[in-house]
Amino acid sequence: MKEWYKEWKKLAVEMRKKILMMCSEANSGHPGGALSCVEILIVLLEKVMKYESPEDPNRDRFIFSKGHAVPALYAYLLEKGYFEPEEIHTFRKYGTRLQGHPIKEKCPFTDFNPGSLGQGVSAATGMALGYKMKNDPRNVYVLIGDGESDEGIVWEAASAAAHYHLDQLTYIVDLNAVQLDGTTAEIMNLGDLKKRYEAIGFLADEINGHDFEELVKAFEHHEEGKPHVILAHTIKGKGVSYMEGNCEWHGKAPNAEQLAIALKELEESSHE
Ligand SMILES: Cc1ncc(C[n+]2csc(CCOP(=O)(O)OP(=O)(O)O)c2C)c(N)n1
Ligand SMILES: [Mg+2]
Repeated sequence: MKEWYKEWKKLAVEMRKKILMMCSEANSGHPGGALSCVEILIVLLEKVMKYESPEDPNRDRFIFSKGHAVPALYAYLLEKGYFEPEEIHTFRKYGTRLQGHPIKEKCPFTDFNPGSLGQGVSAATGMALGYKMKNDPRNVYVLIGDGESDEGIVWEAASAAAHYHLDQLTYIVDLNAVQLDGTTAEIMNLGDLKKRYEAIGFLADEINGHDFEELVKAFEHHEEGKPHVILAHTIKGKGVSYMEGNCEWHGKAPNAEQLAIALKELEESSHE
């Protein structure tokens, strides 16, 4: 295992603990979909995106389109010192930087205010088109949910991305197989997403979204003239036995007792 993967594994555990602590304290938030995208965010922010700082006007762009899962980004920002440690106690409090969905003016690496599912995909696609027209070589990354992929606007955006040959654009789909109140298969089966995206004209990779090596490799993939989609299979509620694959934890916070069990499990997993 490469040295940085060990560091990232530790970071993932600490991020998961923070996600649960902030949701529990606020008694609200969306732990399931936050826990599933931790490794995706780590690879994006630690290795893939090019930036000097979040304020760098020329940096790559990131849109957290499945914005309800933002505790994952806040946990990263807390771990990395972009937020003060005590700000963890301000999650979902009125007027703070840590709102229930990220706010562009308040949150680092937030290039769109998400919340209405699907809109972020369209915004990211428009951004990439704008950069291409200006010959600005920067990349645009957008994180999409699988339930979010039910939204028609996702497919309008995808068609435009392929039509305009937006090869600076990457969609990452967090395929945790579960949405708000059931599995994606039972609510609105998406079919074979790889085939769907390829049929539109995307370069498509299907990987394990908890595997750092697979993520890094997929992000290195590029084909001139084609937008890229990374279909990342994950587990909703990853790392907490009673949350994994269970839609009950889509938008519900653990109480103090449940939090203690989750933190213990995560701590134990860090010694594996
Ligand atoms: C347009 C719109 N419809 C409904 C919602 C309410 N909502 C928030 S999260 C969610 C489910 C999303 O599922 P998925 O994309 O699979 O998210 P994840 O599993 O990654 O948490 C829904 C229906 C919303 N935010 N926007
Ligand atoms: Mg989902």
